[in-house]
Amino acid sequence: MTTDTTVAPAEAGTTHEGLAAWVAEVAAMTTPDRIHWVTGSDEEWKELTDKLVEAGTFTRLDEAKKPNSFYAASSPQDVARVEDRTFICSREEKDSGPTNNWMDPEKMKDLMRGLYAGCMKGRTMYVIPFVMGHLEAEKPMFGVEITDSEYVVVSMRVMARTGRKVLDRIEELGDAANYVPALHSLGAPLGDGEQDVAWPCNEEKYIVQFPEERTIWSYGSGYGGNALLGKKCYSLRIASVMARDEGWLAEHMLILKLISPEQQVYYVAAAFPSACGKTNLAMLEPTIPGWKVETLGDDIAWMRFGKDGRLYAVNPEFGFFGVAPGTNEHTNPNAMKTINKGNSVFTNVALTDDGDVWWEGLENPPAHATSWKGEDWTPDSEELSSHPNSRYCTPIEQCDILAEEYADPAGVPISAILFGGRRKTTVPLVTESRDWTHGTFMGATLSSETTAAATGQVGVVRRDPMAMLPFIGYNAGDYFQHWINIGKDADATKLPRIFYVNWFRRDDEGDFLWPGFGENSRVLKWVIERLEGKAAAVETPIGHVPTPESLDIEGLDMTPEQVQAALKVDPEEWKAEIPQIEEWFAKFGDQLPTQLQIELDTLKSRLGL
Ligand code: GTP
Ligand code: SPV
Ligand code: MN
Repeated sequence: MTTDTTVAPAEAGTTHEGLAAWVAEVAAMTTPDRIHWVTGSDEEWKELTDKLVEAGTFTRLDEAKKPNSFYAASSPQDVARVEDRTFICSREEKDSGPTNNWMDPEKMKDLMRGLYAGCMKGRTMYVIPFVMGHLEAEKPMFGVEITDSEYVVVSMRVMARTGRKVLDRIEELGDAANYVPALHSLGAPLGDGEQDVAWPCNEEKYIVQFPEERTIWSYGSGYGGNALLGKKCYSLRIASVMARDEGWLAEHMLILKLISPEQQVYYVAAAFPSACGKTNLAMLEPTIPGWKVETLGDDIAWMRFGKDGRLYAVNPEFGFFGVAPGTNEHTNPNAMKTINKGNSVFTNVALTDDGDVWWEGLENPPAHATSWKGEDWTPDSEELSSHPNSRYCTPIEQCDILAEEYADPAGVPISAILFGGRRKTTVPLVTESRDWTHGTFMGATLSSETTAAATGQVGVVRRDPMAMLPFIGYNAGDYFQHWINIGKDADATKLPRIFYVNWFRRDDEGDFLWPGFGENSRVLKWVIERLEGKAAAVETPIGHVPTPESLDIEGLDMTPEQVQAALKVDPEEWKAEIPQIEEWFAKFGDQLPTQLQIELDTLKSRLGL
């Protein structure tokens, strides 16, 4: 093994003994040709992106259209999170719970050491010091990702604060610097003189969290949440365990700032499952006059109680890893402006002949493009140009409507939490919970159709509690109890109020009943007016829904009947929902908090069951 000569002349190693020892141990196991400590400098970005272009992984986009930006196409077997290959390896199986895959941690490590042995041969091992959240936070949430993928290094630089400055701080703090060691390998060693492929990966994949040790081992995938380990693996699965132990919440939520025509400021967090509208709501352009939205985050919120007893949210990320299809100047003009500034990576979209990117739903389809599969594509093609889970990866600070509070390590006080999912039927446009425990019940029974963000069937309704089903790092029953406890210990008047929304209800023809996107500002307005005690509501068995007059529909292209249909609570549909909720709760046995059982019984009796 030699020190790096082909990539940037980085600092050799670290003065942090624990970190140095871990890196040496991993290098001895994985036998890379080189080790490179990631600095995060512009020169390093240039060298790595040049190397990716040379390897055929990246295609540089036209400088005038998308400056300093790149196109990549993954292997068709590596396109999304792999939930069936994701494990929570707690010491005891019961701590992983009924919703996670589990294996004994020592057994898993033995198995994975076998896979990791020699797995970086012919490659460079990169050491990425990173911090989720602010480096200036009271307790910075450090991580160090080891990876053999240049694509991962480049993407991590967009998605998290990485590099030399972070390592400096870890070294200053010494033993007091708690960092999450996160090991990633593509599982694609190169034989002597073997030619690399554009997207190396391995058919066998493991995405493993060890919650007690607070470590992550990932193998075989180079894509998204499987490989950018600061994101779902750390900021949700590991952080949710930290949050349970320390009395806070790590959630799959966007954070937005809403400014009313009276210049009142409110902060709202919203949890929707993957590919169910968080990024779009986070960057909303309101269609109603006088209201303004600014963005704080589009995927993850860490929420802690402030000294004033309110719940404050921070976005630990530094970029957007957004779903490309459906994004356009109408649905999400702010995302379009952000990516058009450049410095972005586009994966599994289509490449146009003039060096730009295109995807389904974007304006002006090109007469010809190269599909994500590398095939010729025209508007007449039967196949999609882009994978449904194709993504743009772009710096958050390029977003014109980024709220200034993004820079504040203390975060923003949340006034309302929205839960939501994709349901064709049953679930109305918006429902307000009666109180925190009822809101927790709404979250715990959240249901949604599966999407392409994870491998497996698409469009199947499943329970996705708090939109966290694939991300709870411990027993989901204990997680529900943690939510209940948060409410029990807090001043109820200071807690966020909880709402349940559904943008995806359909009419008899199968069309969306609600136009969504910018029009969702009407629902936000109702939410705020409920907080202010101004908006009326009807009490129904499932909670409070808007009266026809209380929802602002001025200028909305919908008939009053259509609005009614979107808001409708049909007791028969809800009666049919009960056995599914009962089946879901039965999974938890004794671990189900009594309060949630009481909420279910209350719902049943309100429905006359
Ligand atoms: P992840 O990044 O996977 O966590 O997804 P997300 O929750 O951020 O979802 P995103 O905002 O990227 O939206 C996913 C898909 O849903 C995109 O194709 C959007 O165009 C579409 N979508 C978002 N909001 C709405 C809406 O209000 N109505 C409808 N009909 N579609 C929407
Ligand atoms: C999600 O699936 O919720 C995402 C994309 O945000 S990934 O980073 O791949 O998890
Ligand atoms: Mn997400």
